Amino acid sequence: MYAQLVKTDSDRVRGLDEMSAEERAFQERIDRGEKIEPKEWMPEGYRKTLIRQIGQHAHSEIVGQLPEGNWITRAPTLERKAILLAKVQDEAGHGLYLYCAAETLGVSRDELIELLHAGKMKYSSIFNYPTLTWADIGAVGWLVDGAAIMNQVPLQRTSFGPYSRAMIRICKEESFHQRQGYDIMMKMAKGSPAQKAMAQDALNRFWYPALMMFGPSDKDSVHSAQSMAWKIKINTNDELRQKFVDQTVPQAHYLGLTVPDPDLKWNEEKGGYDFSEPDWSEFFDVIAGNGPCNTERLNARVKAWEDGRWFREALVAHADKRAAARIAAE
Ligand code: FAQ
Repeated sequence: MYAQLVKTDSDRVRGLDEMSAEERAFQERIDRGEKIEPKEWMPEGYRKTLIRQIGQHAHSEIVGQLPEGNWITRAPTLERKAILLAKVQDEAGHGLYLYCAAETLGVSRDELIELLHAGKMKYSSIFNYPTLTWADIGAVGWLVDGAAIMNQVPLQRTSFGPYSRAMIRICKEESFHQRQGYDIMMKMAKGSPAQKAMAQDALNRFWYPALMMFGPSDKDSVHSAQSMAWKIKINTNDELRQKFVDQTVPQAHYLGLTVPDPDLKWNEEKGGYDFSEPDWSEFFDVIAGNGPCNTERLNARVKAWEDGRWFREALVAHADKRAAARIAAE
């Protein structure tokens, strides 16, 4: 089923002269900047690429609730608790918009969730790292949501209409998420020496995993070329990573924290920072299922799905009863 739904046969970008008339007309619409809507003709590879990317994105939002959800009961004040609760609820909403967008491509939410639970569909590598302290919740909001925004703002212009519209709404909420994270970091970094040390430790542990969120370096990105030709992706992984570093380093300086990269240096010529690449072997290990929390995250999702089974069945039974009553009354 995985191969049928999401595995694209080849990500080699074909020239217009290699395309059928239908494919060429489609590519020309993309090139003109037109949005593609669900009922319109699209190449099978385009559909599968979108199901893979939107599905992975939806799963990330849902799995992404876990590291922060872990801290709702331990947030230091009532206000912080209310804010965190609202943020985690937003992530659930984002997951639902994205599953709906994927469903318009002819795949059901149940199928996508089954693939996630079977370990056959991915979710973002970042959520396989633990949140050990309250400062980690600040670092997640600041860095993880910051990276998510950097990636998602261009996706508002993605070529598939339902994905683009979902992204517009999601981005508005993500900017609040990022600011609440930075606000936590400000409090910690300007607090007692122990709090500042905690903030620095959180930055140390989340810096490279945040850089990995943008995906492998361009030379190892298998899907970028075709996804960019179809305007599913607007930027390459490395372009967005660079923009993220350039935006985030001054924010770290403002906090009085040190980015854990001895080779980080402003490069006047390129107008951006030179920085060290993440350890890509760690990234590939994490996405292969061997990160610090992969098993815990997946088990938590499977348990939640099983625990909610009675409720889903009750909803269907209730809908069936109402439908039967309506038919009987006609
Ligand atoms: N994690 O050829 P590429 C959030 C996989 S934000 C895991 O470059 P592509 C908000 C990739 O799937 C996080 N796997 O792939 C939040 C492919 O494997 P496959 C979610 C990754 O698709 C904040 C292989 O590596 N955001 O959740 C990752 O062109 C706080 C080769 O890579 C999105 O999903 C990774 N980081 O580019 C929630 C944004 N990177 O499928 C809660 C939409 C790559 O062939 C709390 N997605 N892989 O088996 C995208 O923009 C793209 O899919 C990329 C990857 C850029 C992530």
